[in-house]
Amino acid sequence: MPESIIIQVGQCGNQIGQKFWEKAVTEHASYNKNQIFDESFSTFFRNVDSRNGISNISFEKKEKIVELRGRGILVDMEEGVINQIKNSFVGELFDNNQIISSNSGSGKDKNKNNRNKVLNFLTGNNWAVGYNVYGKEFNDLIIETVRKQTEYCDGLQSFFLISSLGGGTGSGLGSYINELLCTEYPEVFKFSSVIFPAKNDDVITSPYNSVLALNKLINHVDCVLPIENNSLLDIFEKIEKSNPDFSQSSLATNVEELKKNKKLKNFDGMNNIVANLLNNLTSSMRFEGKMNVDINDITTNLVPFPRLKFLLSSMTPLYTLKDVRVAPRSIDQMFLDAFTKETQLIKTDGKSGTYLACALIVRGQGIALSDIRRNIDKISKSLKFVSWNQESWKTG
Ligand SMILES: Nc1nc2c(ncn2[C@@H]2O[C@H](COP(=O)(O)OP(=O)(O)OP(=O)(O)O)[C@@H](O)[C@H]2O)c(=O)[nH]1
Ligand SMILES: [Mg+2]
Repeated sequence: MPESIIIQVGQCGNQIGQKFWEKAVTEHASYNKNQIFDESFSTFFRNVDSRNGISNISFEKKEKIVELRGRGILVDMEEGVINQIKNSFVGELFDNNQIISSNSGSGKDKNKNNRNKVLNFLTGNNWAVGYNVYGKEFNDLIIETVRKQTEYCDGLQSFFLISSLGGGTGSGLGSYINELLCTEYPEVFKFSSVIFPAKNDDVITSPYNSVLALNKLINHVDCVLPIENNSLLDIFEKIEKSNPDFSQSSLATNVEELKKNKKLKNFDGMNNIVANLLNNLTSSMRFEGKMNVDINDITTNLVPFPRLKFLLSSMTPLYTLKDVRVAPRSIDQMFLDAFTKETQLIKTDGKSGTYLACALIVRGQGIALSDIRRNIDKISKSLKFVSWNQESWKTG
């Protein structure tokens, strides 16, 4: 299976990352009852036997899982969220050498630690600090940390960066990392999942940070998956209203704290939606299947020109069926739903625009090829495609 390294940067990137890892581990565990380290695990995980000093047990040996490590790198200049991940049930997936925070590399240098604290206090939410100050300061450590993770891979296919655009670290340092990866690993595919700020965002500089980061994204990554906090908030509130069980069942980490902090509660529910999307999007990289499409296939088919790389994504149902009880949806209705604004993760009207191409990824049992064909024929009539690409559907 192709291997992928997830790089999560800043508060938002790490909080979404945490949800992604929780879902991925849970999903693999539910399929892999005999605890053998198999091929599907190897996309995002490696098997380590630290007792015998073996840092990488190949899936070909079909050995039991000893200690799992995620192919992930956690980057944030504040330590709160990283500590929260370390204390969560996915915390053991990450060794200290997979974490880059303000104290990394500064050793016992007290002055530097104090300086970092002051810098954080004065200059949070500032793209330029993330890019220019932290980027330069952590340049070598980032290169070294990424190199170590790439050396554990047999066939590294992609880097997968997750961050917000509105803050300073994820946006600015994330831009710096993407640029660095572009120079150091030109042949490895770079995918970036970014969160756009909501209308009423409390970060006053978020529009500036977003514009600066977008410019870098256009130049340095192969494909971007933009997600808007406004869309996430609307979807979350809709699900919560129709299913009061939702927040209890899917959040569940620290209910008391969540109740105290409504916003954090929303972030958790919102991040859950993004994690589901990423989990589904990467499922065909992880599991065997005759009709699988991986991230490279998607980009080859959906990005006709290097600068037109922003995907409009949509997901239905919007939550895993395990989270809540939902009325069974007919297959055709699900296809129709996927082309409505309510299920889109960015607020735009696709129907009034022109499609360059469209990919449908169907997951689960009970859907036949004929169902997909029938629905594509139906849906095609309501969408406008560019003249030179009328038959532009990719299905998997
Ligand atoms: N969906 C979602 N959005 C978040 C989350 N955390 C922060 N945001 C949004 O991200 C933006 C702020 O970015 P952060 O990720 O907090 O900032 P940062 O990358 O840590 O950078 P600093 O400004 O240096 O702290 C705002 O638009 C927030 O609304 C989260 O967990 N989920
Ligand atoms: Mg932060």
